[in-house]
Amino acid sequence: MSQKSGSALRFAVVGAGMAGILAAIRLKERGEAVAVFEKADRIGGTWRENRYPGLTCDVPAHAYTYSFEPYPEWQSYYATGAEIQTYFEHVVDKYGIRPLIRFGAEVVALDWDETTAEWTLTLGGGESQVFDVVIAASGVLHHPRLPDIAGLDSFAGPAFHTARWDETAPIDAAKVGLIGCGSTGIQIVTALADRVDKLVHFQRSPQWIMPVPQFAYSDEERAAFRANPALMDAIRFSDEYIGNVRRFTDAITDIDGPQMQMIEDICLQNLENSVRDPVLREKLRPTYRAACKRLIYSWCYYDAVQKPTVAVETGRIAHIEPKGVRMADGTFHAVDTLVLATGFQADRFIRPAGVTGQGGLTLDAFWARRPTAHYAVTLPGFPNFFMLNGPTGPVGNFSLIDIAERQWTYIDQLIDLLRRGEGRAVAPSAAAHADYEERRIAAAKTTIFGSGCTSWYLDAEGVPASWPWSYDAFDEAMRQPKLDEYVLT
Ligand code: NA7
Repeated sequence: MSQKSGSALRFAVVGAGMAGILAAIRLKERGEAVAVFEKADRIGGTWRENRYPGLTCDVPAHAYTYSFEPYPEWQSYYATGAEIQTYFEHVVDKYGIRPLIRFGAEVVALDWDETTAEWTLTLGGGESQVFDVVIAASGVLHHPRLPDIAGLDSFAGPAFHTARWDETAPIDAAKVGLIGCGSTGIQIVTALADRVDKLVHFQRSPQWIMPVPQFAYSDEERAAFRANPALMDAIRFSDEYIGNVRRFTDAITDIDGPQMQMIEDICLQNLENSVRDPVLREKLRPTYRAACKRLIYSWCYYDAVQKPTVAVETGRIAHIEPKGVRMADGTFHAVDTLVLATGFQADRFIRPAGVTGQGGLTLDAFWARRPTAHYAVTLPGFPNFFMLNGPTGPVGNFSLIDIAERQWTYIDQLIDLLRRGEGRAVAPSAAAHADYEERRIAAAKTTIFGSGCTSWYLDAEGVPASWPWSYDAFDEAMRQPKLDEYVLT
């Protein structure tokens, strides 16, 4: 296991989701010795974990693909979760990654040895292996957050988080309670409205809905994509997608500017024009600014929510009882099944694995105040440890595959220093990182995410945890690491 390769470096990749697959492909291409550790029994990360009805990626399918592996087979402009899982399975086989992955292998500890400049990786069963470089690709949203609602355990029927979908739970012609209206809850409404007898959607904070087009690709179009991959690039780099990404990041960083005004106007018009009943319209009207929470892209939510099977409940939940949900005003909603679309603990990243860097510094200690990483990829005190989609990276309505690919460009240049033998360990200096964080936090507070709503984008102190500058600034930062910010030992 993990024999020294041509470059003499041994790589461990933690996680076989989108980012881990990318790292494995890139390292394999270079002939590196790479081992991927995946705690589950399948690849796919978030697309493996989430199987709820209505699951759709809110990034156009042809943009949510690796740049080096366009996919003519997408069925429609926005792809379902099941299709995306199929795409990743295809990529893993095509690039010969599967034999590199060890399934059922949960990494529980990573310990840096200063004298040998090696990471010792320990698995749940106690086995350990030694590596030179660790790529942490363990995802962002993979620890479900259950609501702290009294009586939840007393519910007599099935009650489950959306990332733990219970296929056996009564849904068809049943009474279903759905708590939470982030992207997940909204998508579930669109999928269940025609199946249930009654769906009560508990919305603590209604959402702004951005109308987007959805359409199927015909067999002829797929044949054309196969014959001419440039047609797929044309979609990926179209103004409809990449232009929107630019306008969106301009909007979130210039919250009183014209782009944000346009987003607010479109969302507001969508509400006014789509929801006929004035009482329901007011229930669905958010009290915070558009895009403060992750903006929800939907072509069918307002249709679904107006169906007679759907009821929107915006009152305060008092507690759960064995047969349903009791509101603070005494109203009772009897339900057979309770779906918890209450989001994820977005501050966990590679934890609960215990990561210990230089001088016994633990990741928990380093992140005591907030999770952070230098330009979202490296950490002072944790040499040769690289994160894909780590803390402070861009979050928003764009492709995390694209983000990860750009991050890899940056990471690979740092690894090159090790490949060339310029040092055995590389990490950002504490001073450079402190300067980055200070600038980042100051800017983050002025983004739309910090404009006065709650969301998974905020850290424990209410500071947006994201990249606070433009998409182009991120692209620029990822082209080349500033080596004077790094310490080589
Ligand atoms: P989100 O976006 O974090 O949404 C969670 C929802 O659950 C949100 O509406 C919350 O209301 C609601 N919530 C959480 N706790 C409670 C309690 N205790 N009572 C009532 N309502 C509650 O998670 P999603 O899974 O929808 O989406 C996560 C990301 O996945 C998404 O942004 C995409 O990037 C993919 P709140 O707004 O806090 O009032």
